[in-house]
Amino acid sequence: MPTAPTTFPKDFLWGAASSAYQIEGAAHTDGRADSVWDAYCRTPGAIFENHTGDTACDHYHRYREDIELMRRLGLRAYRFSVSWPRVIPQGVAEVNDKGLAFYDRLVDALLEANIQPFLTLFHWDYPLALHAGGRGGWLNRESADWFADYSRVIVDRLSDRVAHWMTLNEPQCFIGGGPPPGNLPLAPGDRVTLKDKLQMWHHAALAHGRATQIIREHAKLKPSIGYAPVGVSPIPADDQPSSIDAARIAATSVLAPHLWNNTWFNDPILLGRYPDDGLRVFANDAPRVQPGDMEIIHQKQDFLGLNIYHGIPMRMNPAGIPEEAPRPPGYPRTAFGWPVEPESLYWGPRFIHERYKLPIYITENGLSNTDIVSLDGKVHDPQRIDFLRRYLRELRRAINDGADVRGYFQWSIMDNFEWLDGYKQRFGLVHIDYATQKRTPKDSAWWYAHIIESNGAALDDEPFLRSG
Ligand code: IFM
Repeated sequence: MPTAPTTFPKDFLWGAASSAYQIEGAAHTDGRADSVWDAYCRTPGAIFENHTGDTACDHYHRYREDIELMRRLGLRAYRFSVSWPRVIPQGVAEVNDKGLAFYDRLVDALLEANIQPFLTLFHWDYPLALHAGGRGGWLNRESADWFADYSRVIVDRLSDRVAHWMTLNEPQCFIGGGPPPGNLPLAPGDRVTLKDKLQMWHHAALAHGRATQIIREHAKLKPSIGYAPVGVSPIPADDQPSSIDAARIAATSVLAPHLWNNTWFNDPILLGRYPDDGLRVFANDAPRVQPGDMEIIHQKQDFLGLNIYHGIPMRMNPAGIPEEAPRPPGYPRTAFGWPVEPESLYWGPRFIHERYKLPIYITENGLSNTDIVSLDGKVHDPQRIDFLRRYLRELRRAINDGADVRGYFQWSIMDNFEWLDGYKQRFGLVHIDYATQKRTPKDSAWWYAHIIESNGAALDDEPFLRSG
């Protein structure tokens, strides 16, 4: 029997990711205005210890140092997002050239370091001015036009150097903070009904469609366009074939009236319709769709990004219906409490590739860990190395079994502002001391450099540790 390749495909893109509000800081610099997150961070008690993204990693001023680290690690690609209210402070109309110039410098520095920029247009920092005063944010259908105008500004300015575009990051999260409906949502913190959330998604999907059209029509370099939803990854709870069926059904259906699914978010964009089972499950909560909407939403995509951190163990119940299997006590979990389920990087891309047949990038995956600077001045994070090693081996297996995965972005290049958890969670390859802004690449960063260098072959070696 031929043995499976131990390396990843020849042009596999090894990268790392971040987002504007989580790392840039400089919240009140050079004309940037508030996003809904700035306002939410000022709500007492909303965020862990009332942290804010005001300074974050000060990447706005330290991007050169950060890119130099990326270069030393051998990253081939870097996924970042643009802050809409930095570029268009009021969300519409007047463009802030100083804000836009930051992304010019960032992209130039990436290209000088031979790192391909992967640009996300929206990673949650919606302009406050378009939400406040009753304008409603994503609940307002005009959001699609506002987003299209903003996209045009970015495309006109950066598309001579940026070829890889993502419109939206994790709509499952930004329209409602995850299941079940009624949970405290992420910013802007409004209480919204399930019906509102589904309408918000419909508007965001229209925005995605409009932005795709704009990129396609106006980009100077031939664009590669996608978006980055949560890759909800049901996994078989055991090795019964029926559990694989249960996981496959769960990955490709809307089984319950909440947002934690793939098809409600991907089918409109990739197949041009909301899934029938979702329309049945959501029933009267389904969004109002106007004539022509689905044509706008259903624009050709060049790839699908998937953000995958864990799975959902599934099995068939005695009646042959897929059900979530309980996880046993003491199940491995990250510092965030998320289950450690490397098979999610096998089954997630496989099921999603089977359905949509598009090239996939893993646009986020990583571990929040209790990383500290040791007395030797280094950050030893064997858990992250072990986590990544397990997950990446599963990803390699998925590719060897036919999933067309073109690249992998580790979340995150550096520790950063983890939304409701503030700076409590550390997801970075690079440790940030927020008091001094000192950057310390963790052991995992050097290990990842070695994985990149060997195009994945070193996943089979005992972890190779190198510091500095
Ligand atoms: O930090 C977030 C990111 O902004 C979106 N995806 C999940 C990450 C970890 O929670």
